[in-house]
Amino acid sequence: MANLPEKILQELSTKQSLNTLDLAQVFNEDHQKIIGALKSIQANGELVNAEVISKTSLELTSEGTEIAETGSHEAKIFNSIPDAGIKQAELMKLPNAKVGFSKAMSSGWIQVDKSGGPPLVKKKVDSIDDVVKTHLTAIKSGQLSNIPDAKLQEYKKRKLTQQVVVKSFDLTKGPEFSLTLNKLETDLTSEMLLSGSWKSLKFKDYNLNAKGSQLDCGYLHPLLKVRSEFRQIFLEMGFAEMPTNNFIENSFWNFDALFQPQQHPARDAHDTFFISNPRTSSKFPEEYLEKVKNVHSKGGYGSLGYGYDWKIEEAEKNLLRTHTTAVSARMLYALAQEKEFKPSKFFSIDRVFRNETLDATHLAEFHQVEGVIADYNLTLGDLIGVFTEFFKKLGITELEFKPAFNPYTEPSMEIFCFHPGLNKWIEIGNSGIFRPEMLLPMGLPEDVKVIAWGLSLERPTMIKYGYNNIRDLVGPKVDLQMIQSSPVCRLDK
Ligand code: FB9
Repeated sequence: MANLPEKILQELSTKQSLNTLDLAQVFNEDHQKIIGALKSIQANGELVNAEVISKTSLELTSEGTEIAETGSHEAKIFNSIPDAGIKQAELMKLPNAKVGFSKAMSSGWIQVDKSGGPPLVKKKVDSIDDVVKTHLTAIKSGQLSNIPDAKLQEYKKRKLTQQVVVKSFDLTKGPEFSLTLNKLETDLTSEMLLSGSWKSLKFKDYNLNAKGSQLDCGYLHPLLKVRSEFRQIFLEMGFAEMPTNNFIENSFWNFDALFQPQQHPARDAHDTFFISNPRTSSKFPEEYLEKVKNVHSKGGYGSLGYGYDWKIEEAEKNLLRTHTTAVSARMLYALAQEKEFKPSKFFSIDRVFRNETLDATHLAEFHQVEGVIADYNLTLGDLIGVFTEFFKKLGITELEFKPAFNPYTEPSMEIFCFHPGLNKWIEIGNSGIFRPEMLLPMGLPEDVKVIAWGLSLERPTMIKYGYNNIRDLVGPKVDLQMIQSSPVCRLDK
């Protein structure tokens, strides 16, 4: 027996036109199946013309269908009253009693006897005609002509009927009408190209709306999806990625090189994870280390320094880096060792570790995102300009700044934006100009300034993917399905 598309073509060959709803009746198939068969005929060429027909029809709701089958609520109330009557309180316990009682009363079928004791409901007539059931049965089979408009309005108001728009297609033979469907090729092969047979073959159209098949492979974590987007933004702004593949750092590069004094609270074990084995490192550029020691203890380059007895033992302590700015320090020192200074733009996005109080949005580690630019005579205006452009590519445009303090930058600013989705101002990062006490001991020229800004990866990811608790995004308790089902991250680059 021909399949449905060819059965439709067969049917159409003997008729001027056909409607898909009639075809559903003829073939005793669901209308959606007829539509699907029509789509496969249309994919084969112009075998049929299909004109969309929208028809409004009156259909019963589920309540209307129940009444058409088992009777109206008011009829059920009437039929449940014994000849001696029934206490109203009893009667009202029946399903749909409220609407049934009121309709039976308004139809004059029942009455309430309040002459003695609790109200008693009695029949007022011997028999009734359940006209609602009759009407709804007629509507179900499409016969509306004998039903008064007032009744149709009443049934609509009682939500027993509803208007339904049914989209169907009127089919007529198309210019390429045929009783059979040509096999549609799905692949253009080298044989077809070589033989030229492709010229007479029909190819299946690409269905660009088809959902991609779920790949049975690994999926990127939302954090890494956002990291890719951030990386793309930095790359298109001309930044080069720094080598951040060392979670373990020593205090010299993490703190001393950044002019962060050895007594600074951030260098305390309560804020920093120190490493017990190997506890220390001892390889430092000797000359540079001396300059760092001096600028901390005696000052220099116009700075008073901190005036304390700087100790190599503090600088040698190994730790889990507390910021990727330690890597920026290494990169800037390497830049200063080049024969000739070359203006440079660096970025980093990697994990950092802080021994801090945990809460719903903070863990003991996070991914720091940092941008650094080294060039002649950079100003605060350049810093504002570059991170404004960066945040604009994240879709963030309304920025405000607040003076802040970092041991290694002066001036420093906290950055805020008004987030329309959260309808409030939120802190989105920190920034500043690296201090001369950090840059000049490295050997950078005096007129070279370095501007930088930083933010995290977790906060934007939580906002983008709608997480309120960081533990739903990272850590041992995440729902792994989240990783497979989280959508692609698209930023307004
Ligand atoms: O990421 C942060 N907030 C943020 C960022 C983007 C964002 O995008 C949304 C789509 C709109 C939303 C929010 N913050 C920085 C601000 C806060 O979340 C803060 O509570 C947490 N901060 C971390 C540090 O917390 C101890 C975020 C992290 C941070 C802070 C500062 C730096 C880096 C990361 C820096 C720096 C810096 C400064 C000067 C020179 C070099 C680096």
